[in-house]
Amino acid sequence: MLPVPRKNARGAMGFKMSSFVNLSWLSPIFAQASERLNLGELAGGATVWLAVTGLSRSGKTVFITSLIHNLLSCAHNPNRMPLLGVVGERRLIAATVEGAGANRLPRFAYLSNIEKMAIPDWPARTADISEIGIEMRFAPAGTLGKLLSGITGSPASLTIRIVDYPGEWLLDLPLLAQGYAEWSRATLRSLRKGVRAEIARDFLGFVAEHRADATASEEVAKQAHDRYCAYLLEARDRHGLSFLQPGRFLCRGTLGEVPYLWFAPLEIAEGVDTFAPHTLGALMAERFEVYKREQVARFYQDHFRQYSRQIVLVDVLRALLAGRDAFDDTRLALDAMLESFRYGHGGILSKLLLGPHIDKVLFAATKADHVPDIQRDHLAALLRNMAAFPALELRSSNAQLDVTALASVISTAEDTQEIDGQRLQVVVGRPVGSKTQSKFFVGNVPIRPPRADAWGSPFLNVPVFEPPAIDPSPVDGIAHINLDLALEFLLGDRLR
Ligand SMILES: Nc1nc2c(ncn2[C@@H]2O[C@H](COP(=O)(O)OP(=O)(O)O)[C@@H](O)[C@H]2O)c(=O)[nH]1
Ligand SMILES: [Mg+2]
Repeated sequence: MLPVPRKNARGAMGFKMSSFVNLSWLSPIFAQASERLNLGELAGGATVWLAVTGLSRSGKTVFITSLIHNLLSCAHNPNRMPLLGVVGERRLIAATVEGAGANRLPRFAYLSNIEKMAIPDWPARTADISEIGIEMRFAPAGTLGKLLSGITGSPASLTIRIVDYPGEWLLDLPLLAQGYAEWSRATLRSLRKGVRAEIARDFLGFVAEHRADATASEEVAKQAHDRYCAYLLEARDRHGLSFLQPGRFLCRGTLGEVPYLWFAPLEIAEGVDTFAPHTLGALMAERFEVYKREQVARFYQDHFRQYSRQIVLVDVLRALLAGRDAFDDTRLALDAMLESFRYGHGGILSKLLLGPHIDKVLFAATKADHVPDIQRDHLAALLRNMAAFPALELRSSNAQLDVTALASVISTAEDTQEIDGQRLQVVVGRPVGSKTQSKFFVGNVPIRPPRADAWGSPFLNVPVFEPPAIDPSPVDGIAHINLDLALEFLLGDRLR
């Protein structure tokens, strides 16, 4: 278990802001070190894949940008990441961004993100997979490591390949175990319950008029798809729902409008599993199968299988404030995501991924700077109690798991406020676009999912606070909460 989240001291913001990042800029310490080392033959090119995921807006882009910036800044300001062993023990020699080389995936836009944050503003929305490599050169810990490094004359080196991919994609894993008919029935059942029934009214009306055994029509299939996507978007953006399948309907990435995407669930009677040729049902089922093969299975086989460490970011506070339906839905989404870290025999993954798999996964409640210091461990505890983590931890074949709360960029300060005659801890920050600061108070964050009768009305407008002034040169780093602890859990063993 990680210690209680703690807040880093905020560094002085005394550096001049420049409008670009100069990567050729090197600290004197690093310049000296690199002269002594033969950079070309550093010990063996070890690589570890660190995958970062989470639903849209959970904080992936900001997390990776801040993590890289803080790692690059460590040579100057080790106080930014003291709980990352390799930094705290003063063993880090240098961290550098690797060139793009011939990487397969689009490059993670670290430079333009940090420039944007220096304005200050938040980086642009992203909806696709990307990667970036960070090369860490360090003095090994322990006698054997020191001895080896003494013999070869080189420090140890590890390239961390960070991959950012939409958490929505993990929601599709369960589809691999379902046929189209079964998926349709399950989806329509959930569409008729609770808030969904209201949001999906238009789509359900359309489905009632188009039977699966009607003659296939390209036009009807596309209309069904468009209406289903409209429902998904509304459910996400206006109601804060998360368990929305298929994941690529909301996060297409560069996929664009390929025809096999144009499917949607239809009304299919219990017991029916196949469709006569040239019916609407057959067309939908065919597209569903191609989608599973081309998108879902392929992601696991081509990408996911390489990852050995994973962090899943969750905006727990937003889910909590968005009300009971949204919160329960986030729990369903988390449980579905957990399936990707179960590797026992007989599971969907055991057939898809042979060989090594993710061995450590950290679930992190992000944007912990939205609540005062004393509430941050509550945020982590609530996340721990939201999903079936204990069942995952029981089996040793599964990934090792931990839960924490973090803030990639502290954008608020602590304050107090008198509410109903009581002095309460609040956070204060400047909402984007506002000239003045405002205080934000969320009440007590419960450590367990609230009882059915304890819910208030949904609140979907969590303020977006402006990030602090950030020096885009990797010197001072960015004030954060628990980034160093998170990285120590995920990669500490590889940096010894
Ligand atoms: N206050 C605060 N806001 C954050 C933090 N991380 C992310 N955010 C906010 O969440 C938004 C979405 O983050 P982003 O990283 O783009 O999410 P992604 O869609 O998962 O990549 C950002 O634009 C910020 O407004 C944080 O550490 N603190
Ligand atoms: Mg992003």
